[in-house]
Amino acid sequence: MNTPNPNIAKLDLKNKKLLIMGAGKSGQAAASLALQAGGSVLLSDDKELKDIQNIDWLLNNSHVQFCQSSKLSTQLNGVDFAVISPGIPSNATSVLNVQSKNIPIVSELAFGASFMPCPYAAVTGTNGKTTTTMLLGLMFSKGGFVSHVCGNIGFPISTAALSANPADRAVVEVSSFQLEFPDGLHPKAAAILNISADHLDRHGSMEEYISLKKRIYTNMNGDDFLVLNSNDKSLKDAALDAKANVFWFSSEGEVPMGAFLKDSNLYMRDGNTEKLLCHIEDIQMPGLHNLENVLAASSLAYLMGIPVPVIRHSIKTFNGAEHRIEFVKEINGTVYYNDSKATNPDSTIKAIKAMQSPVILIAGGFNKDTPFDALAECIVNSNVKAVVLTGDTANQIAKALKEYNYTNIFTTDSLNAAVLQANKLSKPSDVVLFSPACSSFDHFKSYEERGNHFKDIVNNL
Ligand code: UMA
Repeated sequence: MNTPNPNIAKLDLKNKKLLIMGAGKSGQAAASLALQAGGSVLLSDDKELKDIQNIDWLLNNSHVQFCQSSKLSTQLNGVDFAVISPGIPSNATSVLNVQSKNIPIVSELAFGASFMPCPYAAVTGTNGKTTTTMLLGLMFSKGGFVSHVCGNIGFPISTAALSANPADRAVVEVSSFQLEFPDGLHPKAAAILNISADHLDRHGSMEEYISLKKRIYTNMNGDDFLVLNSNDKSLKDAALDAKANVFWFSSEGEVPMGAFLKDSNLYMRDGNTEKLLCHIEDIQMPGLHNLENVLAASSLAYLMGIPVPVIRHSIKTFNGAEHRIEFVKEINGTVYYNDSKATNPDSTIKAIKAMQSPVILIAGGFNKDTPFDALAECIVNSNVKAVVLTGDTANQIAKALKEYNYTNIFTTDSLNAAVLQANKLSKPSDVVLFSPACSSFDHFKSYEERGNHFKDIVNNL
């Protein structure tokens, strides 16, 4: 489905006309980069111009035109290549129109990366991307580099590339959406953290989702490093497939080459050398999944030249990302955690497993066609004393739970009502965990908005 690599990295954009598809964060950042590289921009979006916010600064530039996607097919003459925003799926009518005119398409991620002047690491996987990306960014800065943390994390790489210098280091969080048109993406080191069911509404099948994730290493070679989770079966064949040098990480035992947990210590093994990274108690974030994120970030940092003492110091000082099992408040002995970034069932399973006390779980959100059986099985087999559901998937999660004979379920019609219900059910020493297992788009603009709303409600209890 993808068009050939336009090799844009090597081209000056003077006299080039770029179609930038999507006028959100990524599209605006790519347009800005294109203009600074001397190109002209045709910006398209499904929305009408009047419905797009904060766009005037771009449209005031005489080298920028806007076209609504529905009228795009008549406007494509003279377009050299297209830069696509991650939210636009590869089977969208506008994409098919562009491809029918043989116009190459590249993702905003690959476009921005082709301008990145410094070495960069890339982090993908279903869960743990943001935590790993942030921790690696900290390791770079503690190692004395100017560190650029960008990508799916909320700050487009096209913007980061504008301010980066060759001596800096960058780390980019990469989603499966951003790997649909990856030509030109070439990280110095990359990690695939884990793969579990997510975004199946967009990608159609698990096979397609897995193969998209593996595109992260397509352009990497023998001078580069690929870091893989040795406990994830779907990543085993990536080691044979990739041209990059493979390092493993494991929370379950030793690996021949890479980072692992042994006797409550984390180690880095590289050939005949084995170095102590840190003690398990040095990690400030709860849960085995966070230990794996630490192993992955440490591996990437090590492979990009950060000394082990700097890695250790960064691990000791990193408290985790906002909206990921984030402590909010203790009320009458009950601790409230915001885990709004848990946008799929596996992420919620990991949060439940990280809890030491009885849990009242608040879950539910936007429907992405992900099955909830594994979540229901985890709830039945763990210390979850009640489940409070809200959002579009409330009935689906309730159905999955009932199939596992779990009945302590409360369905509510808003997040506010869900928090009040959880508060009513809670006893001292309980935990109220807001970990939706779903995206936020049923009632919120983003997981950040949803998490902030949750925190406001809790802080006003
Ligand atoms: N649009 C269309 N046609 C479509 C879809 C969207 O024209 O078919 C237009 C919308 O009308 C809107 C614009 O595209 O004007 C929005 O573009 P976008 O959806 O690509 O969103 P951006 O604002 O560019 O934000 C994107 C990522 N969004 C998505 O992947 C959906 C952000 O990830 C990312 O932080 C940002 O780029 C910076 O790199 C968010 C996300 O939800 C956090 N990611 C998913 C996840 O983490 O699960 C993958």
